[in-house]
Amino acid sequence: MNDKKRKIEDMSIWEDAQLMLAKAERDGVETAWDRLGQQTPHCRFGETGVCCRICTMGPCRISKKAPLGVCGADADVIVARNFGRFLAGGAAGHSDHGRDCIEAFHAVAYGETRDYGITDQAKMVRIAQELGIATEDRDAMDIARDLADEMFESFGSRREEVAFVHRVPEVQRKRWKELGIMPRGVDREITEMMHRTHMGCDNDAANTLLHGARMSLADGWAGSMIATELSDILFGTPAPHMSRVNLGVLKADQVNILVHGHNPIVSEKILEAVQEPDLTALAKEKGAAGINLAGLCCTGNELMMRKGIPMAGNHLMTELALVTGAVELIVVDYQCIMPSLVQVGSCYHTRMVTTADKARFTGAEHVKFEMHNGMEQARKVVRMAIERFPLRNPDRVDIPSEPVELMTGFSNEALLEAMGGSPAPLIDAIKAGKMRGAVGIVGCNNPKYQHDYCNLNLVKELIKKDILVIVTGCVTTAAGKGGLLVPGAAEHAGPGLMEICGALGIPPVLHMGSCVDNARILQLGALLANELGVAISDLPLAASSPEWYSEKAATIGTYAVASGIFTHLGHPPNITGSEIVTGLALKGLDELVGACFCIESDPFRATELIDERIRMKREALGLEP
Ligand code: SF4
Ligand code: MSK
Repeated sequence: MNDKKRKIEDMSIWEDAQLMLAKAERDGVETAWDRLGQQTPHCRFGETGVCCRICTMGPCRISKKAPLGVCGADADVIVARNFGRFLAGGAAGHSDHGRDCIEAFHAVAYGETRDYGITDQAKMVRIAQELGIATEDRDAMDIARDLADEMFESFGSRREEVAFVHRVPEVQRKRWKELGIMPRGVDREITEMMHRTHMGCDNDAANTLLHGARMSLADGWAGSMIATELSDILFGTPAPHMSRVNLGVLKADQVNILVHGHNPIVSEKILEAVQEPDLTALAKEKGAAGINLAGLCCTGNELMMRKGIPMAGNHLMTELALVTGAVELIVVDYQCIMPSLVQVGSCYHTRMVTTADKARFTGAEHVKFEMHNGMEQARKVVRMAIERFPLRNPDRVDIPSEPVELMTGFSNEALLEAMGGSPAPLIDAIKAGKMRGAVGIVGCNNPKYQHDYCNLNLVKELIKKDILVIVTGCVTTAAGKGGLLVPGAAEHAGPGLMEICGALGIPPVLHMGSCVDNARILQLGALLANELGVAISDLPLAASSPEWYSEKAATIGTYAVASGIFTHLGHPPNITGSEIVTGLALKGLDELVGACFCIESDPFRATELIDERIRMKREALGLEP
């Protein structure tokens, strides 16, 4: 075994990734792992969060020799401000996605588009009723107009509470009010965070952090939740079905199109276009056997959850998918899209297409998607892909691995249906200790880790302990490739969970969607807590993001903790330069909101920490640990 081979094995646990890393090396393509090497060691000031660049009296960096910035800010203030802005980035990402969904829904409601419509009208009526909108004897579009307006209100400054806060158990809402962290409006909380962290404003680290919790709650219970609920209304509420995952979903004899990003508004139309007979005929004219669509990252999750479209890979597979040399076109919307994809694509015949004015990439072609032209633009993109097919060099094509089967589509509605319409079987299973608890494992990849090692092993270890795992985002791909998203995987679970999964016909690891769909997990937690008459923080639940990288993941972790869910991270955010901020995250928040973070890079030790927490919660509920 040569040195290079060993290094490649250390980069990713997967065969498809390792083969493509070796091919990238042969083809002279640089990847995230190469660039990480060039960036390492990282700047310690940045890593610990004590570098401040928010005014031009600086930049300042805190050390023993220079403990204060020019303005007098200390490490605690600087770290809190930096982290507050980091969380604001995440909340803005999810929530702006949510706003785009409202705008789409609004356009449908006002008849401004023929390309989009309402797929799940029953859900729309249910949500409208939940939000106090009259529905009886009303035209569906009238209801939709009121619902769109109501959802826009959650982004503004005129409400005391965002739309879905009524789902939160009363005891927690009271706690949030007392602490001053009740989320009022998404944009308001984000703007206020930017204001607080301007030079000369909030110079109390704990106070800044509490606003971080409030802003993250606005993301979880409004921005993200609205994105999820409206995507279901527009494109359908997911129900269980089978799909496939890994680079083997690409097809050597077909035009391969990848969708990447987050918002189904683009990817759903691409899916419709690839199914049109005249475009398939055009592909055949160009020598292809057909058109193959596959997903990456979260828009891949959205299409897989609703339509069963296969998943090519997660975050660290995005460059490697292009290294197969078999992708004609990658079409993206926003978030988690490496700028390097333009360069990687240019090493092959792959064209990259952007669709959102807020996410353009130099070197990519821009095909702007708007509500009135979604279908026309989707057809244009698919035609562009077909035109690339004759340019493919078969000598440079290598599609590794056979795809792995998985089951997807576990919306809360589907889960409840699997249980006969009531959460009672789930609660009974928890009480009986057959299912000792549940953990949402969410988030990303990060080349600092061996790709998916922590994601996969944490999932495997938890199910062995009779803990149900729910996955979203890029962890889904890890669990799917590991063969854990099928009912048969229950044989790897503990005896209790195996029995429950067998009875319900579900896998021990449930796929609940994309990044914004972590809101489904919040909703499920609230549903169980309300059913039991306790707070979410009393339940034997936890969350984890073992290989996270993004601002959005930090915001998800923060809204999970603020909602009362103990949250594990594989590595800390850039906050360790402040004892106050780190102490609050790892301990102090527990006293305030009933949950805190824990940090552990080893998935086996992380399993123990999570298990210990679940034991503690079970005992407090008077249940066998
Ligand atoms: Fe330096 Fe203070 Fe300006 Fe930050 S706000 S750059 S610590 S002077
Ligand atoms: S895409 S935020 S890498 S999960 Fe949602 Fe994956 Fe993390 Fe992006």
